[in-house]
Amino acid sequence: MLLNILTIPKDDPVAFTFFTGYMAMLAASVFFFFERGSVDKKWKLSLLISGLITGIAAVHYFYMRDYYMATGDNPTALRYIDWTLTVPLMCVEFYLLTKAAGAKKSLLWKLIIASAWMLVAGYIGEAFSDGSTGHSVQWGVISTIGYIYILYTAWFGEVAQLAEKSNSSAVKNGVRILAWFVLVGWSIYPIGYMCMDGGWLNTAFGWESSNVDLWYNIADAINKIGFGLVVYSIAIKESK
Ligand SMILES: *C/C=C(C)/C=C/C=C(C)/C=C/C1=C(C)CCCC1(C)C
Repeated sequence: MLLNILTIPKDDPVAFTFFTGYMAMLAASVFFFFERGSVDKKWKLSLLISGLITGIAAVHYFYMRDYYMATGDNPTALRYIDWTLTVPLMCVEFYLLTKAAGAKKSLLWKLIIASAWMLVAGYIGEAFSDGSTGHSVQWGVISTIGYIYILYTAWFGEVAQLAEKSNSSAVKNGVRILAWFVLVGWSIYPIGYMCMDGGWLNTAFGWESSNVDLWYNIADAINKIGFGLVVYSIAIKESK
């Protein structure tokens, strides 16, 4: 399928979300960067990271959009490069939030290694797919181990325990909301993954592989902008 760069076909929600996703990420970055001026000094780094997450995504959306418009294919490599940069930065956000309650660097590294595990396996699953269910499921399951580790850490493990110890109710509640993002918002990604050729949703329900990026675009908007807004609201409350 070869598309014209200048027209968004009205029956193509993937193209539509690539354009809106790009603009939303860009606007969010401008917001987070400017709002650094409204929070106390110790929160400026957290807002900078929020702005970097959406900023890095904006640049990738710029390229992914063009790639998709020119080829009609899923921009798998660009997608995973984006995630490889932005997911570890989300781990940094968890670390910064719990640092005052005693989080150690080792926590940050464990989260980063788990995300690398999750993303490398997901990339192999997608980029080296032979269209078979075996390949898709095998790498999807391996990837999910990394995801569950992060999920566990955010809900019951070190992150949750440290947030509980924090004497700030804003941090306590904020980390709980971020844990919900990891549980609900992040679970949209495997749905997209399972729409690939040979994926469970693809073979069981005929969910089309052309929609993989629709799920990813929706999930990214929720998780990158939403996550940043939660961090922002904690910072504002703590700066009063
Ligand atoms: C900003 C980008 C984010 C928060 C990306 C998160 C990505 C995931 C949680 C991906 C998870 C996957 C699985 C759990 C299994 C199938 C393969 C993945 C990589 C889509």
